[in-house]
Amino acid sequence: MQEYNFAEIENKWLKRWEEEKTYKVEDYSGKPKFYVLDMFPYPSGAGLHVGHPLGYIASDIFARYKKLNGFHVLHPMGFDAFGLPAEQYAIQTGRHPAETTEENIERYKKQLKKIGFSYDWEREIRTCDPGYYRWTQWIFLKLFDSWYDLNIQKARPIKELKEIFSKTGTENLNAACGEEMSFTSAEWNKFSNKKKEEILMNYRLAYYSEAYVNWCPALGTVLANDEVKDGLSERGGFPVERKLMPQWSLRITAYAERLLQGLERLEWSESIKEAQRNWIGKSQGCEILFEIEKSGERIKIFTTRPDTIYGVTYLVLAPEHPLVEKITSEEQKQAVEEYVKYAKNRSERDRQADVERVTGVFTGSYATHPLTGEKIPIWIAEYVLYNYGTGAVMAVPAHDERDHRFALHFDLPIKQVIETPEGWNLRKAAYTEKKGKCINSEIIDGLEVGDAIERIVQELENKGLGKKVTQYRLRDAVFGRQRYWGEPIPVYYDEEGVPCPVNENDLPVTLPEIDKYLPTETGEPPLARAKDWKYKGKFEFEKTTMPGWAGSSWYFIRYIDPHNQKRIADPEKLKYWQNVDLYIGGSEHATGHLIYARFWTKFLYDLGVVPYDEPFARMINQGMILGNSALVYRSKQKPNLYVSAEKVDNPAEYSLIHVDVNLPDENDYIDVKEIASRPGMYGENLQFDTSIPGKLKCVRMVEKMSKSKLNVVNPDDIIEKYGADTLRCYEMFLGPITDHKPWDTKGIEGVHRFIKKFWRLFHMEGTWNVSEDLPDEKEWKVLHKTIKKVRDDIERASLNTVVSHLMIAVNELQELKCNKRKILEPLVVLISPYAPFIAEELWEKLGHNQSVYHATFPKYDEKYLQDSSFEYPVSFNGKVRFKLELPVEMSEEQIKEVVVSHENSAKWLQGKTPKKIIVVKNRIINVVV
Ligand code: ANZ
Repeated sequence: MQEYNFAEIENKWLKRWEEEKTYKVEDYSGKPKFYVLDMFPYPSGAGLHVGHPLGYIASDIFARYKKLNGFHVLHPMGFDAFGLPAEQYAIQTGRHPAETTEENIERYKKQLKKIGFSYDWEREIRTCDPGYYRWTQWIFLKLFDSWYDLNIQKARPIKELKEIFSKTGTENLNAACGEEMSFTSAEWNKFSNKKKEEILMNYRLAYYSEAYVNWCPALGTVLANDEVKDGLSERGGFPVERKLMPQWSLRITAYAERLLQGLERLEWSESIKEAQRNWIGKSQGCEILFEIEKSGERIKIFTTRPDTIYGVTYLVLAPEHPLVEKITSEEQKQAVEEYVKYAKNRSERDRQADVERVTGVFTGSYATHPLTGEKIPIWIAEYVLYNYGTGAVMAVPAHDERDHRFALHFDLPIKQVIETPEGWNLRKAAYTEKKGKCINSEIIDGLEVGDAIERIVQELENKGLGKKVTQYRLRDAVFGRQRYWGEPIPVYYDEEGVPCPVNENDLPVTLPEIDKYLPTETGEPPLARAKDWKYKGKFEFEKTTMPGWAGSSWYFIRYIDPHNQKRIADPEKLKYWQNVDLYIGGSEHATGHLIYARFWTKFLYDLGVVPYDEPFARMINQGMILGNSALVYRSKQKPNLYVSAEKVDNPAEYSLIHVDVNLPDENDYIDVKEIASRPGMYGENLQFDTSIPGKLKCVRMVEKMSKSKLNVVNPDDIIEKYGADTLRCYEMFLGPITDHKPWDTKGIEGVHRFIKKFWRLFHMEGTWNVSEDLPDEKEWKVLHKTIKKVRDDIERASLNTVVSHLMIAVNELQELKCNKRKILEPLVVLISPYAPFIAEELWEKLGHNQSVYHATFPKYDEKYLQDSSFEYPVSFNGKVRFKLELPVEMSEEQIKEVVVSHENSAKWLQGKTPKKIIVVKNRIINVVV
C-alpha cells in the first residue's frame, strides 16, 4: 500500500509528535532565538471555522521555516479565556462559565491539533487559570503601588513619592496625575493618613476615582472607549450612556508620549500605527488664563492657535465644567441648568459628530481679555468636551469652523485676525488655514502664524498668564467591570471604606462561587452575591472584576516561563527570549489589545521585570476569510415557489434565501429535495421552477462567515475530506495573507492534486521508487530555482506565491520524470513548513530517523540560477515579429549576424540591409529597416 493515504499519515504523525515531544521547546539554546506568536483565541462555543486558522497556519510556517534556518524557535498557544459570552451563556443556562470555557478550550485544542501546528502545548496558558491570573493581579498591585515621573519618563514606587512629598511637597514634582495639586512638605506632614491616601490616589497608576464612564444598562456594566462603537456597545449593540461613577482606572495617559514614540521602532503596518497615533492624539498648544469679572476665579483654556488671541469674541465652557455653577448669573440659572441636564446624557461622540446641531447657553458672566482688557461673554456648549484639554476654549469665529457656526447661530461677533485670500467672505465661512499674516493683532501684527505663536506664548509666559502644553486625546482606561467571569481586582475596603491593596502573598484572590451570574437586586455586581467572601475574614473585597484585556496584556511574557510559581517569569529566560519577533493576528485590535499590551510592557520594563519595552517587534495582520454564501430565489408573491437562478429575469420580484453552503454542486446546482426536505426552513408544499428537472441553481454572495448565513466551513470537514496538509496549503494559496478573501471550495481540489502529485514523485505504480543517481543540469535547476523563490517569498511574507512555486517545481519534475534523492530530499524540507505531515512521512521513508522539523533548510547555488539561453523578442521597426532563443554568452556582434541571416528575418527585411540593429543583452533586439 503506497497510495497517498493522508488520514493514516496524519494520524500516525500526530501520535508520534506527541509521544516524542517533537515540538517541545527548551528554555535556552546556543542558537539565536526567534519568538513567533499568534494572537491567542477566545474559545467561543461555536468552535473554529476555516477563517480562524489562517493566521495560525502563517505563523506555523514562519516558525518551522525559522527552525530549519538554525533558530531556536518559540511558538506557543493558549487561550484568552475570561469574557462575556461564557458569562451570558451562564446567565441563560446556569452552567458555570469555568465549565463551559473548559469544554470550549478542549474542543479548540482538538481542532487545532489536527491542523498540525508546531505548538509546544506544555507551555499552554489560560487567562482564567488562578496560577495565571495571580500574576495579572500582581501587575495590578504594582500599578497601584507606582506613580509616573514625567521628568525621567518612568514609573517609580509610591514610597518614593511619599519621600518627595515629605521633603519638598509638590514643589519640583512633574508627575502624571488626575488634578494638579500644590502643597508644601510642612502641609503634607500634617495631613491625616486618610487625606494622604486620597492625595496619593491622584498619582497612582491604578487608581480609584469618580469619573464619567460609558455605562451600558443592558449589559449592566461599564465599557472602555474602544468597546463602544457609534454610541452602542461593541458586543450586542446596546445603547451606552455617560454616567458619573466611582471606579478603578489605569493611568495609561502617563505613557502617552512613550506609546507614541515607540511606534517609530516597530515593523507594523502603517495603518495600525496611524490608528494608534490618532488614538493617542498628540496636540501641541498652550493654556491661557482668562480672569472672570467680579468673581476672582480664572478660566484656563486650551488652544492650538494662540496667534488668534486678538480674534476671541467669547469663551465656552464644557457643560460639566465645575466653574459653570459658580459663575452662572441668577437670570441665566434655569436655562443653564436645563442645558447641562440635556448635554450630560449625550455621548462625547454624538456631541462632536452632530455638527449641524448648534446648541449652547450664555452663563450671564464675562471674562476679561488678558491682552486687550476687553469684556468677553462666557457661554457653555456641548461642542466643548470636558475631558479634553482644559474643558474650556477661547472662541475665534473668524478662524475656527465650530466657533463660526456657533457665532452665526447666536449672533456673536466675528473678528478677523489672519489675512484671508482675495474675496474671502468671513460671514460665509471661517478661514481656518494655519498660515498667513496676523492683522488687527497689536503686538503680533504682520507676523506669520508660526512666529506669532512663539511671540504670543512668550508674552503670556512672561505675564504668568499662559504656558506651552502638550495635550493627548488618549484617556485613562476604566478597569473595573460589573461582571463575574473575570479576574477579581485584588483590593479590599478597610473599616473607613478606604480601598487597600491585598497583600501580595495572599494572591491569587480567586473567584468565589455564586448562585446566579446576575447583578444583585440593588444593582451591585454579581460578586456581591458571594457568601462569606471577606478578606482576612472581615473586610469587603472589591466587587468588580478586570476587563477582557487585562489577561491579554502580558500573556506573551508568561509563555517564556509558564509554570513559574515564584515570579511572573525567570529574568534569565526573559533575557534569552526577549520580546516577540513576529506577531500575527487581526487588525481589529489596533486601539485595544495592541495599545494595552504596549502599555503594560513599558510599565513592566520600568519595574525591571522585562528587559524590553515593546512587546511585538514585527506584526502581520491577516485578512479575513469570507464566506461564499449560497442563496436561492424565492418568489415574493408566491412564497412557496423557488426559481432556478437562470430563469430569473427580474430579481426584484424575489427574496434571496440562504442555503447551507455545502449543498450546491460544483456548478452551483442544488438537489430540490434538499430544500423540500426542510419544511421548517424553507416552507411547505413547495414548487420549483427549474430548467433541469430536480436541480435548482443558486447564486453566490461573498460575506462574513457566520452561522446565521449558513456559510461556515469547518476545518474538520476539510481535513476529513482532503487532509490537513491540503487545508494548510490551500489557506495560504487563497491569496496574500493580509488580504480579505472568499473561501472557495472549488480551488481546494487543485491544491489536493498538487499534494498527491508530490507524493507520486517518490513512487512508481504505488511502490517506493527513489533513485540514487546524480541529477542532471535541468533537475538541479528546478531545485535551486525553487529554493531561492521559496526562501525569498517566505522572507517577504508572500506565503501564497510559495505554494505556486512548489506547484511549478512538482510539475516540472514530473515532466522530467525526476525521482532522484538529491532533488527530492531537499524538496521535502522546502515543503515541510506548509505540509508537515506528508513531509514527515516521506522524510522517514527517505531513511531519516529524526523529524524533518529538525532538518536544515537547503541553500541554493547561484550557478544553477543563471539561465544558459535567453528568448529574445525580435522587433522590426519597433514591432515584435518573432522570438529567438540564443545562448546568454553570445556577443552583440554574433547576435546581429544571427538575426540578419535568420530565415524569419527575410520576410521583414525584404532584401534590404538594416540601417541599424539595437541589441540590449538579454532583453530585446530591434532591427531598424
Ligand atoms: C482657539 C482657536 C482658534 C482654535 C482657531 C482653533 C482654531 P486639537 O488640534 O484637536 O487639539 N478645543 C480645545 N479644547 C477643546 C475641548 N475641550 N472641546 C472642544 N474643542 C476644544 O484642537 C485644539 C483646538 O480645539 C483648540 O484650539 C480649541 O480651539 C479647541 F482659529 O482655540 B482652538
